[in-house]
Amino acid sequence: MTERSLVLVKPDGFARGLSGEVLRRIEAKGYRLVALAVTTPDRDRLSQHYAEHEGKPFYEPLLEFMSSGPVTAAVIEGERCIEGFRSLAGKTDPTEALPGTIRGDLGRDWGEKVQKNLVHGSDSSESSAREIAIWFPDLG
Ligand code: DAT
Ligand code: MG
Repeated sequence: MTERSLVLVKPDGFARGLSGEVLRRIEAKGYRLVALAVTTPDRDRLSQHYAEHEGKPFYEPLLEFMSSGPVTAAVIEGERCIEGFRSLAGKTDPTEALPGTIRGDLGRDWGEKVQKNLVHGSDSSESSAREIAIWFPDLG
């Protein structure tokens, strides 16, 4: 099966009306949308999604931020789309993210405990499978 990745437009991006811009860039790159949803995630879903970060100083602010409002969740598909979307997103720190990337063009540092950097993308095939099961349990 063609590679899939889980993409989120985080509450900051959703609130700024950037879901369409993010999806536009994904489609312009040539990846295909497989599933799409708007939802406000609860703590239980987020603690599963961000399990690898439990105990880190930004963990609680991250869960607080991510549960603060709606997100757009998408499953995208295409050869090497995991790596490809990470490339579209840019570096985690929006100040360091290069112009041309989503975080570099549209994001900035707001001086908070958690970086609000507009998007999430799976970082490996293992996390992609795990995350798709969390956000789209019916996809199989
Ligand atoms: P990414 O989203 O680029 O995969 P990550 O998985 O390391 O980054 O971290 C998850 C999110 O947590 C990230 O998008 C923003 C926030 N974050 C990560 N490291 C941080 C830090 N050192 N300070 C503040 N927020 C951070
Ligand atoms: Mg990550």
